[in-house]
Amino acid sequence: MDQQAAREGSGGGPGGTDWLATWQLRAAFAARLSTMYGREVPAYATLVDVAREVNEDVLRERGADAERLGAIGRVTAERHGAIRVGTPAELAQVGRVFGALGMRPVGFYDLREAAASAVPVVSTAFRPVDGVELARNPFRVFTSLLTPADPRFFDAGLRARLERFLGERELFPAELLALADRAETEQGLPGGAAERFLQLAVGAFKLSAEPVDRAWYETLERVSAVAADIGGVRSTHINHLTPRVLDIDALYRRMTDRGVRMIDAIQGPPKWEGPDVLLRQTSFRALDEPRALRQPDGSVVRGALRVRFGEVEARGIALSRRGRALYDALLARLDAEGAAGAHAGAAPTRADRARALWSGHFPRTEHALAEHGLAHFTYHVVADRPRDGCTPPADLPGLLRAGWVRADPIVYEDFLPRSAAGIFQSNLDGSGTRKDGEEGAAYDSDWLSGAVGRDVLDPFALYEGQQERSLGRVAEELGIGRVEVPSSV
Ligand code: OOG
Ligand code: NI
Repeated sequence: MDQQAAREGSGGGPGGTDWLATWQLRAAFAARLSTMYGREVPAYATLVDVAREVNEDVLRERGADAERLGAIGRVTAERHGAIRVGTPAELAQVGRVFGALGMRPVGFYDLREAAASAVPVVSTAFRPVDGVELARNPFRVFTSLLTPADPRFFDAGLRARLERFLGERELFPAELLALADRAETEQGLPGGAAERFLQLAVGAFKLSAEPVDRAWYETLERVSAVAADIGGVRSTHINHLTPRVLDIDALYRRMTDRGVRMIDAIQGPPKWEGPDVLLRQTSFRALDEPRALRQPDGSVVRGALRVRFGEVEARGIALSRRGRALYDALLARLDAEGAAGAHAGAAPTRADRARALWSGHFPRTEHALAEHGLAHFTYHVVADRPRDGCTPPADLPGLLRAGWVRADPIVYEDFLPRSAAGIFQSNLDGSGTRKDGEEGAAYDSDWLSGAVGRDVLDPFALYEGQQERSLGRVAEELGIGRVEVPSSV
């Protein structure tokens, strides 16, 4: 088939042999991005190798139990990426490109508040939302949007310059956006068009060789390194790509043994004897990357910028709103104790204190998490439980205790603002400036929905929906009207 015919799609339609369905496009995009990033940032390739080794070891040691939070095939292929854009119009285009891959915006993260230093962005994550799609390929991209309207970071003059600069650049070629729209409408693309779409989409996130205007970059860098990374250049790039690992503490040790200097902590819940919940992440700084810099006199010199890094994560069970409130409260206590301890020069590390706090206040078993409505599970009738003439109870704790139903954990598919801010910060050189006396510009989930032109979905509602659907099936199979669940809000 010639190129033109392929592009027109005459070689296939849905069900045709060279047709790529949405999830296949997503898997192919994630794989190609990974190949490109491995070439651009060699330390990433080391990280992927070590992650694979750790996962194999955990599988050998723990057997089937290691796959409780995801089959090894999914976990090994699993990645999240991060990108940063400058304007609502650019974000809406990102929404179209990821829409073609079956990824929807989920969650609103305000990193301006979560970070101690200057991180002038609000963010969402594009990801698949349906269980089947997640199992096929769970690729997600943490996507941050610069906030030039926030006077704590940008004065009126700089804001105007920044918005003019951003308004003049083009991140995504028209051909890419047209193919993206077609892929979203048709839920896939025929071979030739798919190939072209993937090339253009991956290319849009490649680090550009175009010279960076040094004076402009440095002007923004004085405000925030993140602002410079986003608004100091005429393109965007994939900022990091994160593999998933089954034992993040083991990975941290192995990377350190290989001489890679990791940031000093693993972000998120502590390592402890209870169930893994939410998300634990850690990272290392990428090395300087050579970039062409345009000097004020117009000459171009070779310089280096250090903006990208390596990150790895371990995922646990999705907490309910109540479970999350408990997590946030424990984190706040840890901070408060830390501030007090700093004065007293107390000896235990933050990780030790976190472990102690969790042991005292967080349920130690999945069962207890389920019974108290603190985490989300899908529930399934235990097929071979003898009925013995009994009628099953109608409440979830009763059903669990008497062995009528079994709870399978729902994996946390999202991010944590505190951890994200920590990851941003620990990989920046300067802390920049934030004028805390000024009133910050207001951004929220509705505002972000308007910017992206798509509904930013509530992650808790997605987990609740998945759990409720499973309970509906349980009620039907057991012939009880409705399963009463402990409140999770
Ligand atoms: C995003 C940082 C947040 C995560 O995993 O929490 C993130 C960025 O650096 O652009 O990726
Ligand atoms: Ni990340």
